[in-house]
Amino acid sequence: MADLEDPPVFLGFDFSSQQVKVAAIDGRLDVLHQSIVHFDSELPEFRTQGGVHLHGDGLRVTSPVLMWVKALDLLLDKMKTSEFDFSRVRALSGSGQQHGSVYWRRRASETLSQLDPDQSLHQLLQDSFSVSDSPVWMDSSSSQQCQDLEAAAGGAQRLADITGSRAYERFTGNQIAKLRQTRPEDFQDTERISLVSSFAASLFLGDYAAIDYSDGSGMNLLDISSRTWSEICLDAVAPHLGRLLGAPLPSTSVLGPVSSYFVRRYGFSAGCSVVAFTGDNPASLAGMRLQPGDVSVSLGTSDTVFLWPQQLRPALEGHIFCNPVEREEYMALLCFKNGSLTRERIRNQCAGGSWEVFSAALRDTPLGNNGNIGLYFDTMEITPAAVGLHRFDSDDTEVSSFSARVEVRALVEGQFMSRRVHAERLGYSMRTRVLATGGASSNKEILQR
Ligand code: XUL
Repeated sequence: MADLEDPPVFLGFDFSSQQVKVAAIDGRLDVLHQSIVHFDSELPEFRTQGGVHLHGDGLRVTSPVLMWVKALDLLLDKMKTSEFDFSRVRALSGSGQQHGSVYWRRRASETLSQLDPDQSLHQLLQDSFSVSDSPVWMDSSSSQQCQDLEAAAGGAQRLADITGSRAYERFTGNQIAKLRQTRPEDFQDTERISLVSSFAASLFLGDYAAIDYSDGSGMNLLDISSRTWSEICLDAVAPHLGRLLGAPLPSTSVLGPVSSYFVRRYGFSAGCSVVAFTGDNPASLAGMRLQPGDVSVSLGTSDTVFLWPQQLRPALEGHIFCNPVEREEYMALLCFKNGSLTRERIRNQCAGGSWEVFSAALRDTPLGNNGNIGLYFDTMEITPAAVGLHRFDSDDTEVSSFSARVEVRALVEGQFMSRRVHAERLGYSMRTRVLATGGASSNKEILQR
């Protein structure tokens, strides 16, 4: 039991594509504890690859919602086993992969508010979801719904002016529209729709947590100027959708105390606050303490470039989200789907599965790769919408292969060139401080390339 004199501790959870992670920090931001549950290896019963199920049409990508729930059980059990003192936690918050959606079945809120501390969340919430496989950000199966939404809003640019983005397949509004059309019974059986972030917050709150403005901007549903749901977009997606989503709130909102389930099962203090969760990219902007004008590159399952723009300028490429830190400000984001999974594939094929050999190939080849350039879109890319492998030699002639070392450098240079070109096309200067985060940011050779 914590003493009043003990310095407070804060927990941050991350529900990402491939794992759930927690970090405990103190008031000086020193990390006191970290634990991870990796979906593929620690929850093999869900049979995911990279945390997802890739379906036969090459477009649908989903994750089992109960896998996320079970991962949280396991994560908290790991902390308990390592004698983490939950009673010192003053507040908790977190992030989630953006755009993914969770569909709570009718009466799930009753279940959530009366969780029995003698059972795991996974047991208790077995029947609480009307859709067991949540569409996630890698899904690109909602093209028809995107066209419909852009038409309803008066065109792609008009939709971007309202919501910060033209219609994108992974954006939640289009996924909801598709679910309503293709699975009307499951849709009827849904009493609440959460994003991955607000779903995770709901587990801790024992009640439905609000969607925050910043992650809510990745749905093609939020009017990013008024920070309210856009009636035009809601009406185009589903009747009474506002009720299913609940009112959005600022990302820094304190939602309430942690549910008694966590107090009784893990020993959290009843006074521990749950602060709104947000998307992984907005959380990175906040966590890296980005300043206006800074650019950050996140090297994860997806690579993203995000920044704090000085002007609001929604375009047909890229996204504008509400800023998670300053209520009146915005953030700009570009998302590249072929990030770490493509780097891992080339590492396996050209470097025998070893990051050391991959890094050595980067060290041993010259900057500019003697004019050899490669663009590697293993799956349909988001920025730009393109697929396939394209290699060009120093004469700009398309070639079918490179030597292993040239391939490694072509991949890394191609990826970074593309991040830069697309950011500059939107008018964002890369001649500034560039900060790196995400799993692969610990690789010095990739950062130096
Ligand atoms: C951002 C996006 C990805 C996910 C990955 O728009 O789709 O970066 O947030 O977790």
